[in-house]
Amino acid sequence: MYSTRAPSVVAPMKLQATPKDVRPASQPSPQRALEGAWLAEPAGVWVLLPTYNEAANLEAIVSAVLDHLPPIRRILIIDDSSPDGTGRIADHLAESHQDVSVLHRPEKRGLGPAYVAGFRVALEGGARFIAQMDADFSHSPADLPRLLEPLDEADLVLGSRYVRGGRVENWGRVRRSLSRAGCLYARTVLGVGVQDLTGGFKIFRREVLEHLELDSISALGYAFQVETTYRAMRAGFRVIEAPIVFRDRRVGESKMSPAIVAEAAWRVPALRLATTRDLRRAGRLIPRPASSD
Ligand SMILES: Nc1nc2c(ncn2[C@@H]2O[C@H](COP(=O)(O)OP(=O)(O)OP(=O)(O)O)[C@@H](O)[C@H]2O)c(=O)[nH]1
Ligand SMILES: [Mg+2]
Repeated sequence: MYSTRAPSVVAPMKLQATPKDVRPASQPSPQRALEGAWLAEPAGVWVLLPTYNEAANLEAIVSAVLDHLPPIRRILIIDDSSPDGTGRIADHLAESHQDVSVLHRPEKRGLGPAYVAGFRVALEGGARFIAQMDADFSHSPADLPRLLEPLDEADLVLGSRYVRGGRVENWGRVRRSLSRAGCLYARTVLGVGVQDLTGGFKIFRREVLEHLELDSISALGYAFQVETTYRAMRAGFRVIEAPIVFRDRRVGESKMSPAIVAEAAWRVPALRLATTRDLRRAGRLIPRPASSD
């Protein structure tokens, strides 16, 4: 169902980083975890679940995600030492499900860095398709099969709130307007047609992540979502938006902050400038021909 053909534009990059603290089920020591047989197996779909204080959601979301994945799959929980005990729950889940692993990080460093760490582990573990989603039920696990389907034709599938059939439920007017304005701003500044650039429900072919130079991504919040999609597009990967219904988190607290919004505001134009400069240096940006009149 999910073909593994590589897109012709990709120049795969070798990743050096080795995760030190992945703990798959029944592999108690971090070092042994890296030598586990599962690392050598081709794991089809990996779902990355970043968590910070998601104790009330984690067990239910893991169970729902497992219900909607094909047999060759892995869930990687990336927990930044949540004070509410999410990490301990994650360890229990990893002990009782062979397809669940945990990456423990020493402190809260933001969503983007958590995903970058998770991407490395997934690539190292042989993932073919890497999905990312919130652990608070804003993204529905039931949508996973539908988002995996277009990967026959696409390199990156975006769960989109703002294409036909997609929508946001139970957000107030301010939050809605902020999100729409943010997407319009990013789309305009970057000059791309993607409707939902800030969404966090996405599935990458591994070749896209191999190409992205993960070391150079430092964005923390919405800017991180914009950056990975934009860089993939500029590299020539095929991006498809599939409609999703986004619901406000069931329980727990949002980690959204004004700083995250401000970060997106300045990083988006910076991203455009940096990407254009890099393409020009690489001789891949063709200047527009001068007008003849
Ligand atoms: N590991 C890790 N996970 C994080 C961090 N910040 C947020 N998360 C997780 O990332 C996901 C999205 O965070 P949310 O707090 O839901 O932020 P949001 O979706 O932008 O905001 P809401 O729409 O208000 O929920 C959730 O699963 C969080 O637990 C972080 O610094 N580290
Ligand atoms: Mg959320």
